[in-house]
This record gives sequence, structure tokens and C-alpha cells, in this order.
Amino acid sequence: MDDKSATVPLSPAQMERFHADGFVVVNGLLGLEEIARLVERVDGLLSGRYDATGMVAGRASDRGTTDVGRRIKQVMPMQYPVRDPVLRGIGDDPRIKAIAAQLLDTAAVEMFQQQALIKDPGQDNPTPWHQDDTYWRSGGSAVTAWFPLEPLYADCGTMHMIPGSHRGDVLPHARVGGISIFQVIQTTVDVAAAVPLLIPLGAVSFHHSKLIHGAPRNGGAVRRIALAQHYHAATTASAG
Ligand SMILES: O=C(O)CCC(=O)C(=O)O
Repeated sequence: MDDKSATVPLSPAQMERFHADGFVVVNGLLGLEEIARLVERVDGLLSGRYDATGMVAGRASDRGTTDVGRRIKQVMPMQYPVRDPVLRGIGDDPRIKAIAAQLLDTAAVEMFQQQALIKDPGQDNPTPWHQDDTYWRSGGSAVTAWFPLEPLYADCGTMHMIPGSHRGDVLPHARVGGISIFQVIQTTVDVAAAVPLLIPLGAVSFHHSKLIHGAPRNGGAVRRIALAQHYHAATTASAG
């Protein structure tokens, strides 16, 4: 199936926004009930209520006591297609894939990585400033769909984007603290230009793989839980 022919076409203004800023938010894409089902699933995978075989369900990075990733929980399938039916379902969601295909200007896309990231409140758990292409080297040919699973608040450690930063090169990165799986940009980031993603439940933000983004620690009173799904052009006939 051709993902671009699926529902949810982006308007010319939304396409322009993505090309100018490196990200675009599509409101009202997902329903509250399906989001609640995802929360229940992610929590169940973390607690062992559902089978998490083939996934990392626990600390996002755990390479020593100083690893910033120890204070971020994640559910991340390591096998694709994803075994868990609920996570596979949202990864294959035709609305999300249709938008990713339009943004990548390709007929069909497939998800190559999926990650639920949970940040408990009151902890030192920032996501360092980075460009996704430091991990993937896609040359700008990948796009991420990121969306909250519970409401976002100003101090909850939501994602922050630097508009227009996707037009530069992939900057030098290094492991946080020299050890973490998380990488951080080694040059100065224009943090004053950062825009917080305070998007409502049901909205999905799509960002370019070279966009500079990160998230502060969760300094609020409730957890921050979001799902990030990364797409590239389909490589298999069945992917679309
Ligand atoms: O949710 C976060 O804090 C980080 C997610 C991220 O970096 C991404 O989706 O590319």
C-alpha cells in the first residue's frame, strides 16, 4: 500500500512549516482512548504484566551510577517488526505513516525504531541536546513522530526544538559523561531559541533527523511519558 495515499494529507502550510522549522505538529491525530490503551500497555510492559521479550523495558541507559539514562525509563523494542501487538499497531498506524511518507516524499515508510520514554518527576533526567542523525547517519532521510501519552506541563521535561537547526550539518556529539548511550552535542547550542513542545494529547509532532532537540529534567509533580517512533522509506514490499 502507498502510505501517501492514505488519509490525513498535510496542508501546504504544514509542509512549509516542516521544511522551514524542521518540525511540525499535527493536532487531533490520535484519539484519547487509543492513547489510554498505549499507556496501559507501556506500564504493563515495564511492570512485567505483558511479555517484554525482545525489548528493553527498564532503564534507558545504565552504564554506571553517573549515567543520566538511569533516571529515564524506556520501553524499546529491539526486534522489528515489533512483537507486541499494541506497540506494533501504533507503529504501523496509517495516519502516522501517511504523514511520515509525505514529509519524506516517499511512497511508503516503515518504522525502524520505537521508544517510549518515561521521566519521573523531581529527578535529574534531561534528554541531552542532540540530532537523531548522530545515531543513524540517515542523511536527513528519516523522520520521527513524537507524542505525549499523558498531558504535558511547562516544567515536565517536555521536548524542546531549535527551529531551523535541521538545515546544518550533523554536529560533533559525545557520550554524556563519557559513558552513556545518550549523546550530547559538543558545540554551543542556541538554547534561547528553543521552543517547548507543549502539545495536547492526540497531537503528534514530526521532526527531521537533523533537528537539534532535547528535553530538560522533569521538575514537575507528575511523570512525563511520550512515545517516539522513527521512520524511513520502506525497504520491504510488505512494509507499506
Ligand atoms: O522524549 C525525549 O525526551 C527524547 C525523544 C527524542 O529525542 C526523539 O524522539 O528524537
